[in-house]
Amino acid sequence: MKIIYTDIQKKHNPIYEIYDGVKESYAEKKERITSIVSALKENNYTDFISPHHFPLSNITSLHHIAYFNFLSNRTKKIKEGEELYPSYFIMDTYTPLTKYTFEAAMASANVALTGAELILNGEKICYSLCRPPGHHAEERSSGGYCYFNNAAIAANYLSSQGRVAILDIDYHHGNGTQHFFYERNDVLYVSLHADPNLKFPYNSGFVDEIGKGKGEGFNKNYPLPLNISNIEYANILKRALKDIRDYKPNFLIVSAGFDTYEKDPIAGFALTIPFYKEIGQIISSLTMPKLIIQEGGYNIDDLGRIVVSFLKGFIK
Ligand code: OKP
Ligand code: ZN
Repeated sequence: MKIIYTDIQKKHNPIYEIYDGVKESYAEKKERITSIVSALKENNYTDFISPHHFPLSNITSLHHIAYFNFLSNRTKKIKEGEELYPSYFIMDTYTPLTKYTFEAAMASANVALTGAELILNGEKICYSLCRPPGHHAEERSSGGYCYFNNAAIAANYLSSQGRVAILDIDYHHGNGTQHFFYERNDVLYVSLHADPNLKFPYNSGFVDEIGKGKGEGFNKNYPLPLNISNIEYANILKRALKDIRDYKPNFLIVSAGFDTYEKDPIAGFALTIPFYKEIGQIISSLTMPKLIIQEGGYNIDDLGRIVVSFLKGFIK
C-alpha cells in the first residue's frame, strides 16, 4: 500500500488552543505523524511517497481566493513561535495561524491530491497521511484544527473522472466536507460521528441534513451516542455502507479519524485498537478504489498502532 506524507506537515506547530477562555496544550500535535510513521515502519510498510505540487486551482476551485490569500499572506507576517487567533476567516479558538501553517496546510492538501492521482493511475488503495486535518474547513473558513479541506479537494479532483463517495469516520462531524458537496449529486457524503448536540462542531451533523437542490438525498449523517461500543459501531457502519453501495460510486474516500478510540484525550467513544482492523475489513468489502485520508486522532502513544490495525483490514 502506498503511503503519502511529508515532514513539511510537521512545521505547523501551535503550542496552545483556547477552550472556554482557558489555554490548553494543543491536541493536534506534530508527534501524531511521528507516531504513525514509526508504527508503519515497524510493521514493514515501506512504500512511502512524497507529495508533489498540484496547480493551486485544485484548492481555489473549492476554497475562496480571499481565504486562500489570507492564509498565504497573513502567515508571512507571523514571527516564529507566535500564534494568531480569530479573524473573520477563523471560526474558533482551536485553529490558530503560525508562521508555517500555510506551508503545512498546502503540503497536506498536496498529500491528499497525490493519493487521488495514484488512484486515477490504477492504485486500488492509498493512504494519504494528511496533517493538519481538513474535514472542518469550509469555503472561506478554518476551524477544528483544519485549514484546507483535504478530503473535499481530493473528492473534487476525482469527481471529474467518476462518482465519488466520502465515508467520514472521524469522531467529529465533517461540517466542511458536508458544506462543499451539500448541493451536489456527484459526491455522496456519509458521516458517523458523535451527536453534535453534545460535541464539536455543535451546529451540524444532524440527521435532517440530507442535502439540498440536486444534492438532496446525497448527504447522510449518523450522529451517535457517547461511549458507543465496537459492536454497536460496527452495526451502524454496515448500515452506512449500504448507502454507499446504493450510490454505486467509482471511487471511495475515507476521512479516517481515530479519535473514536476509547483512550482518545478529547473524544468519548469506546472503540478498541483490534477493532480498527475490523472497521478496515468492513470498509474493504466495498470494491471500488479507495483513498484513505488521515483526519483526527489524538492519543499520541497509541495512534500509530491504531492506524496499523486499521490498514491491516485492507489488502496490502
Ligand atoms: C478536529 B477533528 C478540546 C476541544 C477540542 C476541537 C475539536 C476539533 C476536532 N479541549 N475541540 O475532527 O479531529
Ligand atoms: Zn475529530
